[in-house]
Amino acid sequence: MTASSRKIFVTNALPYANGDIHLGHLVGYIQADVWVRFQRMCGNTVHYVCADDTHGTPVMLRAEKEGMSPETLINRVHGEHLRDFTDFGVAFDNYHSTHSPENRAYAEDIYKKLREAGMIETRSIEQFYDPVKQMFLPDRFIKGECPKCGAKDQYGDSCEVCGAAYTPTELKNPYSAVSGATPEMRSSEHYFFRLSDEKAVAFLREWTQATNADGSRRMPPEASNKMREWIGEVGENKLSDWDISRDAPYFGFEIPGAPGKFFYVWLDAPIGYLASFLNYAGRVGIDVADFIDPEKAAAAGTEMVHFIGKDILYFHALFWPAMLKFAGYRTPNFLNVNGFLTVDGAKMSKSRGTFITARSFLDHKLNPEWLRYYFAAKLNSNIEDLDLSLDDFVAKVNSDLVGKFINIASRCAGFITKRFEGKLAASDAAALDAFHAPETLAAVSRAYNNRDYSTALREVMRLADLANVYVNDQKPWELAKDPAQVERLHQACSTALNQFRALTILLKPVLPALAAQVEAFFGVSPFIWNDLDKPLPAGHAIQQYAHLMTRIERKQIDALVEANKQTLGTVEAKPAEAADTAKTTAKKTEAPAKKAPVEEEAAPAEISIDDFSKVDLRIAKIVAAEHVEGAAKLIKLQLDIGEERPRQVFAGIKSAYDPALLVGRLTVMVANLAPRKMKFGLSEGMVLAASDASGEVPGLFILSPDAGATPGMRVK
Ligand code: B3M
Ligand code: ZN
Repeated sequence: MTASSRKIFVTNALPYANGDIHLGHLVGYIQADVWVRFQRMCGNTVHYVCADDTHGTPVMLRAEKEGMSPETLINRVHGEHLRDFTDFGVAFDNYHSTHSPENRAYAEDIYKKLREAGMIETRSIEQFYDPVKQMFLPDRFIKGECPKCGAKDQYGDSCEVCGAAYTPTELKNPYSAVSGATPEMRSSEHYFFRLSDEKAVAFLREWTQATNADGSRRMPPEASNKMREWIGEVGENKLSDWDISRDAPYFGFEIPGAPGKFFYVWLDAPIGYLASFLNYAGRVGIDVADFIDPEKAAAAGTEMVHFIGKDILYFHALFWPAMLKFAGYRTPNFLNVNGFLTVDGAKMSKSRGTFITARSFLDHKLNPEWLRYYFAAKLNSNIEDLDLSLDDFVAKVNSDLVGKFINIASRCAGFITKRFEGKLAASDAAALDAFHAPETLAAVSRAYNNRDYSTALREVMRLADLANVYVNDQKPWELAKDPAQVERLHQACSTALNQFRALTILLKPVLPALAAQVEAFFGVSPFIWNDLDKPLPAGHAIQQYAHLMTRIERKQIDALVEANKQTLGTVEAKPAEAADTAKTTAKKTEAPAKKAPVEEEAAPAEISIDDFSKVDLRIAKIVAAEHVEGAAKLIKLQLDIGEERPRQVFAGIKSAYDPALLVGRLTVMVANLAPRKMKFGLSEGMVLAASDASGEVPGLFILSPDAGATPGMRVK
């Protein structure tokens, strides 16, 4: 470690303790882990921590439903989450919990200091109360009829049928999603963090736009711009005070001196970063003050870096720095913000099987490093959504990792062990030049450091192409047949293995498990970035080559998707409060172009039962239907198939049906048709209708199930 090496405290957003880790979560975790590994390979010191976010109403109610205490639930989930991360190579130094003594101590300290700084105030507010369950209801636990369009069963903050946003008090015929009771308005005293205070606004206006002392950015430019919009210009005051308390019953920390009042989950969640760090620091003997106290941190030159998703930028770029600042703690140096994950161009969907859990991916014997590679190959430093295209995933992993990279070693290693007692010859220096060229290494290094992994990996694959050209030119398999070429064979295979070694070092932040196997094969200590300075010399002994990575087969992916398909029961809370869903809800959906329909009306060819079972047919309830302006044939339908929100489908049935008469009917829809972007909006499925091909019987006929069928039932 050099004197100038960095000392960085890195965190990932804390997953909620009431849901499984899925591929959408993994984007941000893999992104952070790659960065941490890269920094360490360069000799920097990194403390990388995370924790479960355990508090709040959803956790409390879920535990109750499962008939256990919240503590039992969060302990179980903690074990599951940690195992998922570990198995995907996300190697935190510590995985803690916000329900911990360290977190309570920090939350109380920060609160006390904010109070002393005059930043806390109490105010009475009116809120819906469930008289049966005897609790105040968060907005997302209140349902009712949309005040704009009248759609039933809408959540307390926005209508999923017409898109209107409102407050829960505007809902017609509101009811509690917890007990079904009609809620009452009651008032209660709440604690607020005075974000609208001039001091806080002035601080945030500066903090979100300025750079760190060393000139580095605090967040991506898009994030700074967003903050400028949210904060408003000087003179405008767009920030409101932040309600940081919740009334009992609540699973969380009681506010000191305020019996029956608890810290809102989002108050103590980011404090969990500090708590996890403290818990770890105590074990390994680090002085936390060097990372948390503003003066000491400045003197020690330590950095604090958070990796978060774009849906929680508000909390991390406004509330969090303001809390830290006015409580006398150090503020973050950098917020890295990732976008949402889409699968095949659409938001992850439970019914389509693309809401894939981390565990099921592993259970299907898919190699986690395939996913790490694919995500890394698509990640850059912008706040962009990332699409996991399943065909592209298979193609890219097979062609880049197996075809280009592993193939170099698998074609050359055997000759060294069989013909040269496992010892390398001196390499052909000219053929290694590109792999050790300072400009190339600096470019890859810069790209990793800037979290522009797609650029880094493009460069690495360019080198892999050069290595393949070299092997194809040398043709070791032909040299091996000619006794006069034995030296050339030895040199060519040694050179190719050194090329392979350089590629492995460059890929190690992304593929740590594979790199460890390669280190064992070469019989060397763990690769560091400086190992790129020179190749392995003549006489270096290698081990027997064992196959390093297999190809993916599309049918493995199909089985994974099939296994993740599920019919949803009714949900109590809009899962956004359990925010794992918010993370995966893509704002923009790019559907793959649809193939042209087949013209002729001949009966389609025979299919197998397996082919048929690929079609996910569901009983759907038409909850809304309307004409589409400018569309001669279409009716826009909202179809309830038991999912969190109805599906929007454009059906070409206008000639035969009056929308008003469709509402309330049950019919059958294809639920796993890839969503299509149409001129009028996104169509997320298809309803089935009969028609006479000859035209003799006019009209269109949609299907109806017999009485007793309910929305979401599978038709097979
Ligand atoms: N528990 C999960 C999320 O919204 C939330 C993050 C907390 S980070 C301090 O992604
Ligand atoms: Zn509405």
